[in-house]
Amino acid sequence: MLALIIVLAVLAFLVLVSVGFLIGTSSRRALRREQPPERGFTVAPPRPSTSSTATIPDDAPRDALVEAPELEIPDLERLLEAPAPPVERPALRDRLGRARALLGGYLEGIRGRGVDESSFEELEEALLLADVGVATTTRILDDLRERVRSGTIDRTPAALLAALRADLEAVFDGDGPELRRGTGGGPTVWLFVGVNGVGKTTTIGKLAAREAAEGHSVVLAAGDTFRAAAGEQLETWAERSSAGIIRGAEGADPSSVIFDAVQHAAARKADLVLADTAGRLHTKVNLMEELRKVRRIAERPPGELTEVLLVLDATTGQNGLVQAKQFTEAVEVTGVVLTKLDGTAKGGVVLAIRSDLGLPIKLVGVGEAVEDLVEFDPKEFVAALFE
Ligand SMILES: Nc1nc2c(ncn2[C@@H]2O[C@H](COP(=O)(O)OP(=O)(O)O)[C@@H](O)[C@H]2O)c(=O)[nH]1
Ligand SMILES: [Mg+2]
Repeated sequence: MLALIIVLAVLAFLVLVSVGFLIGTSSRRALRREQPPERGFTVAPPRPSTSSTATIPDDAPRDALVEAPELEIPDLERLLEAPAPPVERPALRDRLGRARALLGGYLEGIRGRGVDESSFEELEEALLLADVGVATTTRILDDLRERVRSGTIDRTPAALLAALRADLEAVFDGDGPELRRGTGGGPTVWLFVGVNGVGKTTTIGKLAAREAAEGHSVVLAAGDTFRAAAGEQLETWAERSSAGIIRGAEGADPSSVIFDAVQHAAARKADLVLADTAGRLHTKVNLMEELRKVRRIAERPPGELTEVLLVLDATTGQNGLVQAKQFTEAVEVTGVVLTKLDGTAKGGVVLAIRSDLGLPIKLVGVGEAVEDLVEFDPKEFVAALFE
């Protein structure tokens, strides 16, 4: 009997030990799965509920908003240590593609003859073909005609073209491409707006890579919660540039995603939040309301909203301007990013945008790759149109 009890006790002991061993191994395996990858970044998974899905009422007290929510976030300290890959800054002139020497070609006929009314007609045709737009073209040519008549410009093609070039440069009125940064110690926020498909997410991705390569710590806010694919697209860019990313669930309130991203950036002392937004036009009224709210939330401390960038697609030419005006009415836009300039011969639209909207062009997109983002330099741009 005693022997039987001993045998049973030994068996029970063995069973307990092996069960314990199995549990230990599987939980170690599970733990290993949860370890972040060895690369220098991690990506926060979309959070199904918590604060990103919660709607932040406009009149919410500051205190309620500033209370940092529990975030599943990448480890920015580690991120900062991970060297971001270098990103080349190409010269605008070399990347203009078909828009390069646009006017130079059209204006050949003017050189080598005297200046008369037909010179102005040719100039007009050249500017309109380049998509400079009727208003800007008329304004510039009326001014040139007057100056030729009054003798301030010599009646030579060289003098006329030099004056035209100066007038085109003057459209930009000393704009600089620098994107402003905050001075208050909190993270700088740059918000991107514009219709669907113009290149907002791509521009944010390129810019994140560039900023990270230059030593800034970047957090991306996936504020386009309308389509799940938009968040995934941004995540891919975040991985490439070692940036952090905050996503919300599909359909989440974009302002709460941006709020979370700013909180996260502030807690980690990150320099910059790049905030993406949805661009659907069919719900125009709601979208514009939503954008106003996003802007209000992005403005709140500890974040410092210093740029609201309207992204426009150069290939839509003058049509893009109508949409652009709706955005500028809804949110106070501070500058323009003109994408897909590589895909159009109508580079003159840059001039139309600048003079019609009265907004500085900050950046130009000249392709889909990470290095295809160029700072806009008016002098270089105008020179490239002629040469
Ligand atoms: N050729 C070219 N394609 C671009 C440029 N910028 C963006 N794209 C492409 O335009 C498409 C829409 O871009 P996306 O960033 O998703 O637009 P969003 O809807 O405004 O976020 C994508 O296929 C991009 O690769 C650019 O400067 N040049
Ligand atoms: Mg997008």
